[in-house]
Amino acid sequence: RRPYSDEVKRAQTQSVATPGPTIFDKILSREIPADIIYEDDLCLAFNDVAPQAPVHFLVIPKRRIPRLQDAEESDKEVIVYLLELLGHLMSVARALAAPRAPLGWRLVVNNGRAGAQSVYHLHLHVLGGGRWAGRPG
Ligand code: D5M
Repeated sequence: RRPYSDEVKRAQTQSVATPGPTIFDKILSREIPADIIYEDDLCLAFNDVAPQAPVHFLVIPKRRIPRLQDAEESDKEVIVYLLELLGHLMSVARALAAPRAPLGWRLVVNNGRAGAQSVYHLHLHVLGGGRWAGRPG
């Protein structure tokens, strides 16, 4: 991954609504334990505590973005940063999924109350390891 410019470094700390911390912040700060499978400067991946498939892990940005809905900005530098961040999360999900669920996997993002989101820190669910991962039958 190419290094970020100073502008993008600044973008990392600019707005995007960030209400209170969630349990994922405590995982990021190692305040509570998690089964961490990957970490880099932008994201953390760990196994879901309540797996809905044989393989079920989450990929979260270190930056607190409450919902995917909130990953928007009017500042061009921040938009570019967020798009790179979202691409990076998906790329990490893909790389981690490949050896764990070689037969296939699903990527799920729940957004908002009616979207079944319970933790307001953006996260990608990766579900796999079964013929119909995360679905009965
Ligand atoms: O999914 C939130 C997900 O987060 C849900 O599948 C359980 C998982 N979760 C909650 N707490 C933990 C801890 N402490 N470790 C690992 N996984 C956790 P949502 O899309 O918001 O409904």
